[in-house]
Amino acid sequence: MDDKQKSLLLKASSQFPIPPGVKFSYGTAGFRADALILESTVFRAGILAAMRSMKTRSMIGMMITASHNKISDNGVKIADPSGGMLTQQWEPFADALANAPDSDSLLRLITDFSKKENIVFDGTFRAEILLGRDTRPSGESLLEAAKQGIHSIVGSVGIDMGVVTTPQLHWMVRARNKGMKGSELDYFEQLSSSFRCIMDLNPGGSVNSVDNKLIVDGSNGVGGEKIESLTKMLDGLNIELRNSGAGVMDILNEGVGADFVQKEKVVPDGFGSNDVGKRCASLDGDADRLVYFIVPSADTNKIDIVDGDKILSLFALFVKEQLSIMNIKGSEYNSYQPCLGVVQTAYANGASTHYLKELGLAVTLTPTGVKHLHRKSEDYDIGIYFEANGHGTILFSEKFLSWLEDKREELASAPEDSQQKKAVLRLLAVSNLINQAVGDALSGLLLVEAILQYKGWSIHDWNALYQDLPSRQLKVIVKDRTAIITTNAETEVLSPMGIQEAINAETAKYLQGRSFMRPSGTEDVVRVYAEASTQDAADSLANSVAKLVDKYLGISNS
Ligand code: G16
Repeated sequence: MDDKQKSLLLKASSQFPIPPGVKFSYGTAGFRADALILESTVFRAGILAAMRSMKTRSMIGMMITASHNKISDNGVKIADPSGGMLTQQWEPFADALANAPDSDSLLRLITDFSKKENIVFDGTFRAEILLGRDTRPSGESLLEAAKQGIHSIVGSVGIDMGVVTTPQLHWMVRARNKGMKGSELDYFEQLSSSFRCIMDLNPGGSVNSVDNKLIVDGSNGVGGEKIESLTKMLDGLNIELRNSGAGVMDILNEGVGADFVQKEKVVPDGFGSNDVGKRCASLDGDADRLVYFIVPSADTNKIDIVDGDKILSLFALFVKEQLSIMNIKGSEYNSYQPCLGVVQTAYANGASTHYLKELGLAVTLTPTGVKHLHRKSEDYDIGIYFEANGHGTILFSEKFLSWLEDKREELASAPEDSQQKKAVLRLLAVSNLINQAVGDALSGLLLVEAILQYKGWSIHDWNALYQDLPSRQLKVIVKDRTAIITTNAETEVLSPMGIQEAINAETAKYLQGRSFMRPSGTEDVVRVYAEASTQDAADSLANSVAKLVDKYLGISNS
């Protein structure tokens, strides 16, 4: 590194001292904390993004968001050239960078890491970082800090995409690295045209087989604004938007949105007795999660949640059906058997895993965080992953896509009503619709809607695929959540010693009982999950485990 680069880094970093007494960690989905203490972290993440761009010789993404967290939090996620999450191999460097106590140690870290990774700071490569942010008020100044970090590496530029959803930013990075323009308009055009294509292939053609009205809770975040733009380009779907974030009292994620709805299982603000029985969906704060719900009766504020597990089941059923339409016995299609696999986490409702296995599918569990699920899904020709909280997508391998393209050509002259031809065209359209970079509430929503029309199903038919086991999630505040070590896709605790045996003993008291605890990677809490044969039993098991967490790790425990 030459002197010019060194002095640029030293000068810029001295403007962003780290707050005292805080330890930052590149958690489940990037750095996340109270926005007031994040400037230095975002500045340093800008340096990291520029270095990653130099290393990969590709465009990198940087999204300023704290997604489902409260409005006063913020965060930053880095997108790799594929549009997926930053490679986990760089996470330790990200942590070290964020926690370097001063400019000199920061410079030393950068020098050592760049030597190890053969990154040369000679300004000859133009590192490009695509920047986006959600609607949080702190986003603008943090984006400025990100730009300062990027510009402190000679030859690096930040390209500001403004307010976008997290999946849009990931999609744009992927598209641009594939040589496409990758603008927001391109994103909307790709989604709307592939949606139209799937709808046109439906048995009834463009005629809707079920009510096409959907009520969407925008979580008072960026998803609301974007879904309005998307809706203008769609026909065949009638979306009514609530919680758009446009009103002064509309507070991001507060009493609204996918995280609230899925965890609390109560009617979100803006919905009520007039919505009984209707098809409703909730996005989260940065529109990377999607869940559906039904208000079952005007007499209760409880909802029936149709969560990520049910979306996964619907998608798996649909894809499996298309594969079997193509795979007619004795035909040439038998020569290649694409491998379809599904990926879940420990939060997946036991009934969903049972259902998927009954369908004959390979089900794998990974730790929480799309970065884990996404990577595992890449092992399949078609990998479908979803977290119960609504974060997921369908990945198609290059091999499978080129096989589909060949089939499309072969079947070009087949009659329009050829079922094989339709199945091939459907799956190709799905691969264009569903975000290949990351879970995306908007593209997921369009696919759910298209499949419901294809099957002629109401939300009630869909919800009846299987019955969820009653479950409960709780948060426990502890002294130090980094003291927890888990194993086996977070289903067991290794440390603190003794707590797992105590959890096992509690769980054994309940019929169909299952329970686990894990440290959150996005909030300073421990999460507890329990399921059992009745809601009272699930609540009681969750409370018992929460008490154990408090006993072993709680604030009062010394
Ligand atoms: C992020 C991750 C998700 C994860 C969620 C909760 O979602 O992208 O994969 O499930 O955090 O993580 P934790 O339980 O560790 O707090 P989002 O939508 O907040 O970005």
